[in-house]
Amino acid sequence: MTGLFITLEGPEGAGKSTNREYLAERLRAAGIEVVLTREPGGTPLAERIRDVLLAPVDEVMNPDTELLLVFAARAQHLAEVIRPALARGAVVLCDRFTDSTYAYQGGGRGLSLERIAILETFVQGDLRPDLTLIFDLPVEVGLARASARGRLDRFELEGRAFFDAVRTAFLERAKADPARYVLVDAAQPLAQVQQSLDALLPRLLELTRG
Ligand code: T5A
Repeated sequence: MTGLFITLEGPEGAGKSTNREYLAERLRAAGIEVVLTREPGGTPLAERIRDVLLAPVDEVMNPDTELLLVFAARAQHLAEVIRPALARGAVVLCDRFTDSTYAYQGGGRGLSLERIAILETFVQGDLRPDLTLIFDLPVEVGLARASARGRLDRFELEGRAFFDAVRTAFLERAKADPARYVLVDAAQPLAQVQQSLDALLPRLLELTRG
């Protein structure tokens, strides 16, 4: 029995966490086991790596250090949470995954996509999400939503060019593989975003039936 691996991606403040909860409720109402998780993080050890990644510090983090920390957390998360859940047939709804690495470390930091792909295969083998929802919205709208929450993390302190590159990278990935990616217009009011998720539900339910 293999489950279904769904990832929610997009820039800061796009509504990934909010809509992850919404989708989980809808799937659970259909009697499906859903595991909600997030990256970086998802296990106690991976959450400690998340703290290191997100905390603003005086020492500039080398981009390779950042990349390796992201994949170190992912290796732990895959071993402890994602693979066991998929093995028992659950739907895993994960807030961010390797598309964020391509967008932030690749697009934002300018690291080589080929090197990211090598680490992706090293850590994940052939495991890739079955479906990825990309919540897309203008950079300024997402940052305004994220800032309204208060203190900014190390990524949220980056400049406009960084976030433009992140958004572009997400959109390019979605365009390159329309079978795996669904683009959601996250700038709409929440009720409308959730209507578009409702429209996706039949497809999700179909996928869970294999
Ligand atoms: N990272 C992560 C990497 O660099 N590489 C990687 O490989 C990975 C996995 C993680 C950071 O790590 C980086 C990327 C990130 O910078 P995070 O906290 O997990 O940080 O991610 P954020 O995107 O910063 O999380 P946010 O909470 O800001 O964004 P969400 O989850 O997209 O948004 P959400 O649901 O919390 O909503 C934000 C606010 O907007 C409101 C919500 O109520 C909330 O107040 N909202 C809306 N308001 C109006 N209209 C809508 N449609 C709304 N939807 C939500």
